[in-house]
Amino acid sequence: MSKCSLAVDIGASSGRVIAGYMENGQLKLDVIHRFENKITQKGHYFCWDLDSLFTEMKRGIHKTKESGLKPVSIGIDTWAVDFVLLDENDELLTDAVAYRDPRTDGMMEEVFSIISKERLYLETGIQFQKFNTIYQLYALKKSNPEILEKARSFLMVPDYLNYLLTGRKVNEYTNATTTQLVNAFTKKWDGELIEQIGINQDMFLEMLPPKSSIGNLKRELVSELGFDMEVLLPATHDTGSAVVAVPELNDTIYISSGTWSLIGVENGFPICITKALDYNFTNEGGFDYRYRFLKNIMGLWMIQEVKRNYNDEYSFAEFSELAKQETTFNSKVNVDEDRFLKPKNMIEEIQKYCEETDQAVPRTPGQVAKCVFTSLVDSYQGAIQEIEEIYEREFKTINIIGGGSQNNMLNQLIADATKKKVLAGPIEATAIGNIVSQLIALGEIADLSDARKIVKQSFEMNAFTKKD
Ligand code: LFR
Repeated sequence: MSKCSLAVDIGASSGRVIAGYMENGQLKLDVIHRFENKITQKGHYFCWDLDSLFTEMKRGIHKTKESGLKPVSIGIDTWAVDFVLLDENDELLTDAVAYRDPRTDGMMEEVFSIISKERLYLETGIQFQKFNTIYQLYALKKSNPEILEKARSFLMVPDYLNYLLTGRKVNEYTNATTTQLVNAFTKKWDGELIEQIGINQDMFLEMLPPKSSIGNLKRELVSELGFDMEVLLPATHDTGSAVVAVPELNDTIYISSGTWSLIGVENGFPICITKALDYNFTNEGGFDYRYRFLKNIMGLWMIQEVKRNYNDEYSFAEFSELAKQETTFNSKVNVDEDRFLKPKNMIEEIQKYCEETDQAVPRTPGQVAKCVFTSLVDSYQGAIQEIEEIYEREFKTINIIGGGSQNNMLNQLIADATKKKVLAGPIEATAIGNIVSQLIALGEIADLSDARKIVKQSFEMNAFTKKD
């Protein structure tokens, strides 16, 4: 057995602590701890509860020790774009406001009046999402400029959790790129852009790429937890870690399927061309300075919310089963409209959309689920066409990774609609990407291409092709 690393992987709806190590040429995982994550209202804003996430993370470390494993390193990844600010005494100045909070409504357009949309894209290569950090900071500047004046450190969510572990404040590169404030070519904070929107660039910190070590656990944590570990940086942006673990990239489009569906390809360089801007594709910074050329599709958030709005009366598996039975129900929504980002009630929003577009209104759980799944597939198909148009070639395979890859009904719908081969798995791609990045840093795995071969050998993938 090789050295063991611990991945803390926290998505928008759930988190997990997973131990991983090499044994007989295969990567082995041990799922130690799972916990819930959700957005809660705090004062005026929808926020993340970072204290409880930190507590769950420590619970996971405790349980790891109890299981007898002795990890030598730990790495954290979370969703992107969200942040906290610290003052000169390293005290929190802000909650971690969640990206679905409406504080950024209209901010993108205001920023465009200072910096043109084209320039922003040409410099950063990042897609336009109204919740990108740049628009969140701009909203904060408008509502509470005094907070920004006091801010000395800008920490994204994983940066902050790393700070709690080590006492060291750094910004990790892959997640930093999602702010839309990092230059895609220099791979550094774009000081000019930051100054132009009126934000003090001094609060942005030293930027380190994946594989960097940021030191050991703080002394008080070592005594609390009973052992020490090195804190290593994976791609701290969950999608960055997930794409590290895509086993099949050859002629393949990946879909990282979770709360969001991230659909795209990996490149050695950013593609900041007009067509990519028109189609709103991003070039997020990746492991080894590779780039994820992808676009965000609303994803399983739609069905998660539908499930919640039906008071959790049906499981995800039941929604799939019910949807399957709705052979004649064909209404669809454009899942990528902002109205589905955080509607008061997802079922009602879907019904309203269908009414407004003169389609049959879904009334039963099966009809609502069918509408969600087929609408998602439509959006995937549109994105695939855009990728093939930009690349001027066809891709033969789609590799779906992440929790959403377990939905065989959706996998089959994608295969049927696209007529491409669909490979599903690995399910825990993000944690796997996180772990292999640490094992590369520790010298247990040679490099990224070796890591991908290992992932392919270690985890099963299910194949789906069009049914006649
Ligand atoms: C997926 C993800 C996406 C990002 C969105 C918001 O979990 O990280 O990549 O666009 O969440 O942070």
